[in-house]
Amino acid sequence: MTAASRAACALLLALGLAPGAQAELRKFDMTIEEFDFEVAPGLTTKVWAYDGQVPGPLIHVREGDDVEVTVQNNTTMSHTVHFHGTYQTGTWQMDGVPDVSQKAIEPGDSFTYRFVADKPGSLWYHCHVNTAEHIDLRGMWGPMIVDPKKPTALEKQVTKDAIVMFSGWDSSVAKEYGKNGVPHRELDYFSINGKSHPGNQPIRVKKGDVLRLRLYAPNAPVAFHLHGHDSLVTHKDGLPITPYPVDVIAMQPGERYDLIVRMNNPGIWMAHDHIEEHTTAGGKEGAGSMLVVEYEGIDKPGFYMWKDVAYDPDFYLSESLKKPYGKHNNPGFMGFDPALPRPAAPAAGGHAGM
Ligand SMILES: [Cu+2]
Repeated sequence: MTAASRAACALLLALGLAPGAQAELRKFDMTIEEFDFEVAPGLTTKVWAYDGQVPGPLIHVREGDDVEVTVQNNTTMSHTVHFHGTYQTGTWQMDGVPDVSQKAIEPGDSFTYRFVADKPGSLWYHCHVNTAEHIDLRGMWGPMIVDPKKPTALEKQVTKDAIVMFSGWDSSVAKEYGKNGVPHRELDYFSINGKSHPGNQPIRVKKGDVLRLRLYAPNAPVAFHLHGHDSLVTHKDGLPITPYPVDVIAMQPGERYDLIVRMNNPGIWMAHDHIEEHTTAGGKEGAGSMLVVEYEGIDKPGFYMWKDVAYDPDFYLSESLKKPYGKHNNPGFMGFDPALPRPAAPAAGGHAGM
């Protein structure tokens, strides 16, 4: 080690930072694909999907990192990416708003976004072209998690992380692009991480876990309720707040809440959107925005609908969030090219309905 690098390490330690914790360049490529996407057995809809998946891939970086995302538009429509929540200090041209901060990315073109991850927390990204269609009907959204340099004491206790993105869908526009979302949008399918219950997955926990639910409402209101537990609301839109307990948390489109739940009541527990019409799919009840939190070690009764589900431990990106910083894709979220033979479901299974 040279004298200069020894001095640099000493300075970092004096500042309370471990060597190696400096800001780094996180560089990704991302495409936008014109795909079909199955929300539920009764609904396959046309989407413009980041990396071909809904939700789009997880972008996971650290506060202060330099982020560089090159986006290739492989669709027939123009798009952008708005990194919702980042301050874009000094980089307003990277804010992703067509005809305001940039020209939209035309079909076949690409654009490189360069900015500093200057706001930590549960952020997201989405298209900013004709948002009433691109966000509201076509799945153009995904999570961006920026780990804070100084997590709160409560955050440090988290043992299990889960990203939960609610959305609604309009089957009447599923087969044809170019149908704007408002004022005629009629949502009749609902989903969590792109899949209507029971095509989604349980969240598996252990007694004693400290579960963080990162809740997102990309395109519709949500009233989230987890049975059997109170939750502490610790962050609103990525910002730390004085924690307060709830058993229902209401969200408007665009909002994010982080909830911390102490898993101290073993069982199999429903969690759902309490806007009751959101627990339907194509007019059928018992579907839509619902999931189950399962404790490990619980005897599952024979009637339990997810007794033998093929479990994907990364459906809520719990595993991806443990990986090194970067962009993380999930094959279970992929749509498919309608011009090509439908690909087989990923081996982890459990996504395509039961
Ligand atoms: Cu778009």
